[in-house]
Amino acid sequence: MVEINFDGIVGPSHNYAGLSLGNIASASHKGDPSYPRAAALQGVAKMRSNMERGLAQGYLLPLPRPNDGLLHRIGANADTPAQLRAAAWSASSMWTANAATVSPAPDTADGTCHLTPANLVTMLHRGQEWRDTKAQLDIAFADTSHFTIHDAVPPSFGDEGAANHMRFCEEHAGAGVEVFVYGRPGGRFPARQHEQASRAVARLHGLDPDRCVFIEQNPVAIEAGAFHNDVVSVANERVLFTHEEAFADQAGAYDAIRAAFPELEVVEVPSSAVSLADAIKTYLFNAQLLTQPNGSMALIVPEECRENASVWKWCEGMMASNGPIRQIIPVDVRQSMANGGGPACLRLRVVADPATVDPRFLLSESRADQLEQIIASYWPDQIDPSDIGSSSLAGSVRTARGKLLEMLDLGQL
Ligand code: SUG
Repeated sequence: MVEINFDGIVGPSHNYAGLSLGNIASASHKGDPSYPRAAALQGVAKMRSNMERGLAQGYLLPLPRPNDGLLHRIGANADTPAQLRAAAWSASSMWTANAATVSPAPDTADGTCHLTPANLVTMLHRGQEWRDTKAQLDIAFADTSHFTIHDAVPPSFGDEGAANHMRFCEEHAGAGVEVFVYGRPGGRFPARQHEQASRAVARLHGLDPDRCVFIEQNPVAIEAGAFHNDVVSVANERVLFTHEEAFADQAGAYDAIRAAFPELEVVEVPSSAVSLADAIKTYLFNAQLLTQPNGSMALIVPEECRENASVWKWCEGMMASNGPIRQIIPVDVRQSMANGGGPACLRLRVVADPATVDPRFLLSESRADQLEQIIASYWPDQIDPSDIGSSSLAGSVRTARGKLLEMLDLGQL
């Protein structure tokens, strides 16, 4: 069993409609032209470079857009505000950290890997995702001797999936301690993860209550734009890489994790070195913290980190030190970043034997070539906000996705 990262292929309707309240990048890029082809190629390049490091890599596919069913259910007509109609065009399923919460087999009572798609109920454009996401999970992880797939937990308990979940372990294939981070409602921005959703997922997955920890996210971080915990913390094996202001009670959070997982090693970035605002602007923590085949840990960060003096200074200091994170590798995912999605948002981690996963969802060199060819041929070069709603764009978006499904022999989706 290894960790497989399933990245979301950026959909052909990728656009900037400013749909996510509390997501500063999404709000500040509202109305900008988007470049779906470049966005999707950036995503494939990230997957390819992780694969070339010897890491197992998979992907999930864009969902059907525009979603006529959603437009119908909101009674959309010519007078309906553009922002509401734009929800049906969102390519937001690219951020597969929000696709599901995953508990690997060593953690669960029945010894299968459990996946619960996230209901994403807080945002209209995201709440339309989970049934179509589940349809993909049902195919990719169809082998019921290894995987159990649940329905999303019911509203009104908002669930945002793996973006608010961390797993600590000595090695991925061993038993883990799972940490769920929730937000307390009542602030300026929505707290998207409800504590009761996290607790429901832990119960559904058959986790040992002694190996689960529930932690409150710092309301100050949510207020500053950390709409998911993975904007301010990331975990891998025994390491927690986190900002000093990530949790409501920082010391209490470390104590609670340590009580369940004494081997915990915390790499904390103090606010005096990197402010919360810079952490959120650069997405330093929305990084992939990966154990490479030689056993050393690498942090895959957005290029934006290298362009920020205080963030990069801290990164250089860390690399020069003797800490557990040995390497920092910047990647260009700027099209996704402009909507508030960094390298970690773009992937769902699943610990499994790749041989038990449907190969149509696994990346290889030749598959990466094929993806690039389809994207280069069919993804729109540019979408302007005024294009949203046009029937010619709808046609191009549907054709593009159809060509991808055809190439992958996944026409049933
Ligand atoms: O849900 N952006 C996504 C970004 C999700 C990032 N995921 C993680 N942190 N794991 C969101 O806010 C923007 C859509 C728009 O504005 O058009 C958007 O949905």
